[in-house]
Amino acid sequence: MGNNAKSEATTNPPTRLTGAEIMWATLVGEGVTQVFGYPGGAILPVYDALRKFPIHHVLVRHEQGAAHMADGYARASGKVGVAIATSGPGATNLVTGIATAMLDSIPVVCITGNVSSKLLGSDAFQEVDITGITLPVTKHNFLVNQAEDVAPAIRYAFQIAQSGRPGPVLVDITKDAQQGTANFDFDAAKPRPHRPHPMLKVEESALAQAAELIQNSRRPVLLAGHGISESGAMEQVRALAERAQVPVALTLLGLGAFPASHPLNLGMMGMHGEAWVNHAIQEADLLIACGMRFDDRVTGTLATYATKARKIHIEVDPAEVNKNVKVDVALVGDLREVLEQLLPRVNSREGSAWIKTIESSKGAVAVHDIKNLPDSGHLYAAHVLHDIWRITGGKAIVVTDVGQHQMWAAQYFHHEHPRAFITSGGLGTMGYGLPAAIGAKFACPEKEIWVIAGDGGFQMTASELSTIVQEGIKINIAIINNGYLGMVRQWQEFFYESNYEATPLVSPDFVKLADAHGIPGCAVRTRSELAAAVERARSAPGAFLLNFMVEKEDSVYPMIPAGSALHEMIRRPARDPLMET
Ligand SMILES: Cc1cc2nc3c(=O)[nH]c(=O)nc-3n(C[C@H](O)[C@H](O)[C@H](O)COP(=O)(O)OP(=O)(O)OC[C@H]3O[C@@H](n4cnc5c(N)ncnc54)[C@H](O)[C@@H]3O)c2cc1C
Ligand SMILES: Cc1ncc(C[n+]2csc(CCOP(=O)(O)OP(=O)(O)O)c2C)c(N)n1
Ligand SMILES: [Mg+2]
Repeated sequence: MGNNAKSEATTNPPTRLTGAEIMWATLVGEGVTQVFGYPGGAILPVYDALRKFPIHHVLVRHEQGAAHMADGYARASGKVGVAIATSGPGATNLVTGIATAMLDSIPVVCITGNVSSKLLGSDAFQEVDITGITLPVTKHNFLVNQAEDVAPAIRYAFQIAQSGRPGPVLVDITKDAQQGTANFDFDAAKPRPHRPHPMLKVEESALAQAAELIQNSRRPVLLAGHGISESGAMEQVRALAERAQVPVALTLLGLGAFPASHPLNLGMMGMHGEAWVNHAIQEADLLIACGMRFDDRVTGTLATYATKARKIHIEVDPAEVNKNVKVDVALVGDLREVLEQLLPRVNSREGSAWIKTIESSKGAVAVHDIKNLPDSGHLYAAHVLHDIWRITGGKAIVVTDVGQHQMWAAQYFHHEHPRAFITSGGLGTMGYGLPAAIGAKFACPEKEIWVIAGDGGFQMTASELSTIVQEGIKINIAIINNGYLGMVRQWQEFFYESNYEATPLVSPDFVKLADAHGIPGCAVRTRSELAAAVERARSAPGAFLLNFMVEKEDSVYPMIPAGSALHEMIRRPARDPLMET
């Protein structure tokens, strides 16, 4: 599989095909080998034509799953993921997945069928204005109502999805456009070359100013974001950090873009970031933001954010510059290209007292960490995640759902490689984990995949267990079962006087549920059972589900209350009563 594998369609002379055939031929030309979808009346001509093309179609159980699979595929591979759905409810079911991809800048192309063009606007059966509905959550979208426009629209969609700041694109094709015929000429359908945004020009003076700020800084911190892996700038970021001896703090979506084991890696910043990382940012005299967008989960309240620091922002989307945080120098462009221009201007420096200061501020935190406490018989999520990391040697692709378990997965895995920690950051979409993991498995069939899901979010898309079985793929599923919508329960505990309204959760027996799908599994209740259970899952020939019955009322620490300053963190109580039970 690979987007480089151009088909014969690229060289053959124009052929008369139906719009449906053109759709597939264009996807083949774009190197697509894999799509995730669900059929229905308005997309049936497309499904009818599928057998003629070398593309594997994964039948999902809900269109939301198709969009998340395409997204997981894109995140794991760096290529465009493709989802297909019918009109009306099929198309609207995609919306959560499209918004998820939009908020995290993921290149996905969604193709929907629509009613015939003469019925558009008549409230025809299963007609919705999906281009209207998805306008705010797509980078761009198309309504195609004749066969000859199919190939240009799809090729343009691929270009838009991948260029500049990546994002989702929707192509809505009416049924008559699928059934009508046109000449297919892949090369002639090529879009005009992508014109970079006119602001994407890095001025010499800005580069010089950035280099000078770096040179003169005494307490710099590099903020490493998702744009690093999207740009493929891992080496350049590392070179900058090492040359100027700048410690590196990572966003949730940046994890893995700078190796956890690197001596300059501080860890995650933000609402559930490490305390010493947030303090370092607040004390810094220079922030070098690389491919990150100063999300509110990262900054805390803006009025008190890093007030002592000058700021350099390297960012491909001009709309992100000065949006949340006002910066001193903006270098607008592709991160890798900008860093290649900046690096020759940066002089080597010795390790500074600043790094030692941050190091010493870690204090005894590690000693108090739950995972280091002696086995009290109780099972904490921290144990589970730390052990999965340890046992897999950190080599697995970890795909999470959303909630406390997601934050623990960020904290207790040591993320060494890009594209190996897949999680919904911006939209925070519960139900994302299981389908995104299926997409990731198709992108990286040789890799070990672990889904980390909460008991709540897992139930939102658990129907995709059948997809796993139908496709015969191996995925290890870890449910962090705390009997609560844990992250919301935590907010209720901290900010709503422990009024646990609508957060205690009755769930099915997940092991029996998996069994009903033909997937083996087992429950794990104590720390002593943990390692053997993880090994059992790994050595099972197919998918395996582990239901980890963890402490019910554990919380994620540190935590910055919404609206507080970055340094105003709630810390784990020194004698957390949970540890005594
Ligand atoms: C329950 C929960 C808790 C969370 N807590 C935290 C937390 O504690 N800490 C935290 O960090 N996050 C947290 N998040 C995630 C947070 O909401 C954001 O999703 C995350 O901080 C965004 O990271 P980012 O800016 O690196 O990535 P993105 O939002 O993906 O932004 C990437 C930026 O890079 C730019 N870019 C893309 N490609 C390029 C390129 N080629 N060159 C240059 N620039 C490029 C984009 O334009 C964009 O501005 C949490 C999420 C949830 C659901
Ligand atoms: C689709 C959706 N609905 C609601 C929320 C709000 N929300 C965020 S975390 C969370 C609780 C998740 O519970 P669970 O899946 O059990 O994970 P845990 O926090 O317990 O690890 C909720 C309801 C959300 N993020 N997504
Ligand atoms: Mg839960």
